[in-house]
Amino acid sequence: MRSEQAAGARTKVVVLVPEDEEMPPGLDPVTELADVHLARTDAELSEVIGEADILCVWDFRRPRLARFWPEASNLKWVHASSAGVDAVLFDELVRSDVLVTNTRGVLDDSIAEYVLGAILAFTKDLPTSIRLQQKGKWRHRDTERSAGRRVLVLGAGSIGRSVGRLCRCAGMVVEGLGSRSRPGDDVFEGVVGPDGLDEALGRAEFAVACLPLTAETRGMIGADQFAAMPPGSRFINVARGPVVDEDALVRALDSGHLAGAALDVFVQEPLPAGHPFWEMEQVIVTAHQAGDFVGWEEAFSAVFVENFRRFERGEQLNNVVDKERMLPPGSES
Ligand code: OXD
Repeated sequence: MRSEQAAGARTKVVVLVPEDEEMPPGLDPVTELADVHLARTDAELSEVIGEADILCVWDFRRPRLARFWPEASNLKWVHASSAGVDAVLFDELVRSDVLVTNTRGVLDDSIAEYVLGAILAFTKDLPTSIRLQQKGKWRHRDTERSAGRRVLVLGAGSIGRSVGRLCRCAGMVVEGLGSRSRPGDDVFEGVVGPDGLDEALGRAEFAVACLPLTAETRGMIGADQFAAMPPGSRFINVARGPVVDEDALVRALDSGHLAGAALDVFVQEPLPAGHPFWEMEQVIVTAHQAGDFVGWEEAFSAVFVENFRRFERGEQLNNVVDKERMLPPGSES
């Protein structure tokens, strides 16, 4: 059993950031009320983790707590400053009574704007127009419509719903893929369960991955799934790189079966120099930033600050992650 905090003692918080970063903006209410330590390096983390009641993981891309878990005997709560918790969770943490919360909801609309932007960029062929402009070439072309096109949103949680809502507002027909099939609602024409994946992909002119990375979703979109998509369809990934077999995606694009892809996340980040995606004109590559609007750090901090206040008052925390499922409880995925 993890030790209880001594009555009257200030709560000890460790904020884990990447090596070149400072204290994230917007955490002042926490620094005023608690003893807050910034840990950039593993050495710094090792120095302070033994005392920590709370770990705020700002560096969500690298699994760093696992190494120091045996020392983290006071820990009661790990907060992930991210929507995805794939790099934060590990077996011992999942099995422990330490709470895990995430920053669910903050990026939903911004990610949806990225997805809509990518679909419109494809249908209006903006990448070609930009290339032509750079060469000083005036070339009239007819482009596609977005309205009426069929979109399959893989992952019908809060990000997927925001994506679906925007696509629907733009006149598209939106289907969802969730953890179970269910009837349609104000966003999705219908939601199919995992068994319906390939069939639903067969109807999709755009497939958008918005899934958390879990044991079930790792490698879920591979050669068979790309083959199931109609010729000329396009794939968008705002989830995590490893939900996709990237080699299969390269082949599907190279063969012309898929007409394009917009990729914000990759198996290896940064995307390595020389990777085929860099050179493919039909691929839009962005640097894991689909949701990162100006001001996201303050918005993320606000979620942690509110939860910290709840923690101090002994109240139920917001955004508690179902560690076994890697999803917030009650969320419809
Ligand atoms: C997240 C992300 O999970 O930015 O928050 O990828």
